[in-house]
Amino acid sequence: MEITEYLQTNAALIDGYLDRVLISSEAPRTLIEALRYGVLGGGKKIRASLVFAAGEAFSLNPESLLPIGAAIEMIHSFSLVHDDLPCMDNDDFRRGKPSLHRAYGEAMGVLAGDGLLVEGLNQVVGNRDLLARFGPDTVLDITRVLLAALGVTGMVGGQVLDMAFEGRSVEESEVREMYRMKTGCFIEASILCGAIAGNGTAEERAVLARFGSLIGLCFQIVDDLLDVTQESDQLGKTAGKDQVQQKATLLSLYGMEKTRTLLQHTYGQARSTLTALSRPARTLLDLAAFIVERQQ
Ligand code: GRG
Repeated sequence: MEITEYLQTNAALIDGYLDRVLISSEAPRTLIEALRYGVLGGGKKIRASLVFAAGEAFSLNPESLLPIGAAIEMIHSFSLVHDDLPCMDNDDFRRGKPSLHRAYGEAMGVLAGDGLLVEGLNQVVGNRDLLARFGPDTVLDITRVLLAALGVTGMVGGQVLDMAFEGRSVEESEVREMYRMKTGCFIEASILCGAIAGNGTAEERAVLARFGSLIGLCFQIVDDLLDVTQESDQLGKTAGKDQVQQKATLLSLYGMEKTRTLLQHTYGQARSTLTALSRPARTLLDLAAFIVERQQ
């Protein structure tokens, strides 16, 4: 299967699952509507595909990992919803439609984001099927990995650095650290979740963590390149914002040519890292290629 077809199949699986679970007769109707607006029917769902591809290396099928993939996509969507808020990156456009706070108001933007985070985590810790299939230790391990990737030394800390670095002159090491925390940790965690569910050894997890961290860096570099090379319509979000907001990026430090060289170098490191995994991981490699070559 082509990698684009693989991503589309997985996105449909995730959307189908979320369509079934994001229903509640007890929660306020507009809140559920806003949650669905934030996570369903858009986005590449690449982090869920990373969970499935890592699981595949341990002979797990996507269906058995669906609640984990869905949880990760809910949490990822939460981060985008909050990132778009006026007090953060202030964007009106996301996934080809008005950002959630533009459609539902700013307070609902905060609350629907909160809802996606909490209900996302609950898809893992509160899921009896997952508990029965993988056991409490595995579910706890997955939860720990996700929380570490999201916490003060992960995504939330990275977002603080991203804002603090705006308009400032920063070192390459500072930008790399911010990228790792804001974007890389969660991509690495997505892969690790598949490996933990597959009962991977400590050595296998270490290889996959290193691979995840390298493709996480690739992911953010490509995101920065696309911000200047693509139009908003193609991206489904506002292009050209990094320069307007004077974001600290590797691209702003080094320019296009050197940034592209750095991207290819990091991609090469990721591929060679994976050769140390003592099992085939073809789909992970294909996803890495997609991450580097993607146009949106
Ligand atoms: C984790 C508690 C906690 C807070 C989060 C708002 C915030 C604090 C963090 C924002 C992090 C962020 C938006 C990082 C950027 C990562 C990135 C490049 C996202 C784009 O991902 P794609 O291209 O998006 O996969 P789609 O729409 O395809 O899902």
